[in-house]
Amino acid sequence: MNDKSPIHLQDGDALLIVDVQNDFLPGGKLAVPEGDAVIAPLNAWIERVERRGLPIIATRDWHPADHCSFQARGGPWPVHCVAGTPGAEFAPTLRLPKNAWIISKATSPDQEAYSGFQGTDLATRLREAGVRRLFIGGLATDYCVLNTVKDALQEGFTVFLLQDAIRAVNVKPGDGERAIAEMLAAGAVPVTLADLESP
Ligand code: VGL
Ligand code: ZN
Repeated sequence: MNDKSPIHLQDGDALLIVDVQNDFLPGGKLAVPEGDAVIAPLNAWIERVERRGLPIIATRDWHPADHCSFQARGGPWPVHCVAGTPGAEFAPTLRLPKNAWIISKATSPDQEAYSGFQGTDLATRLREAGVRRLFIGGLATDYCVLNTVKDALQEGFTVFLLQDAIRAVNVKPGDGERAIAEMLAAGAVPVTLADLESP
């Protein structure tokens, strides 16, 4: 987007950080390759968004110990992000402000929810707060970022995809690239910090 005019953060904007939790980082139970690379750019976005007094929302995968997505129950994933465990905590270096909204998802044993909008009051809360544009980054590109971005667009929000603050699981090579193509085709606008007006 470097050939376009800069983006001005304004009322109605919010930052939505998807699942930056220990189990998705290198060494975690469901490590996303280079998952920790999203933290520095997200911290920079947090600083810019916080300076404008705009809402910051963090979703978290928050599973019961017997969640249906786990291999013991025939699901695709190793046990990860069990509610209340260290693996489910946000990355300690992610500088989430005290007043960040925390949205827990996939909390029911028998239901998977990759999207932060699925089975949560996120859309209602965003509308109540007057949010119209979402800047979305986090983990993982090909699962929870993909589904959160698609739902956000479906709910009528404008979506900016933080293209240097996402990383993919890539169960199959190319999954991340395909997910990005799908998000852009659905209407998400790719941005980096360099596309923002100067501070
Ligand atoms: C996720 C796989 C399983 C994600 C969550 O946050 O993208 N991926 N659960
Ligand atoms: Zn999960």
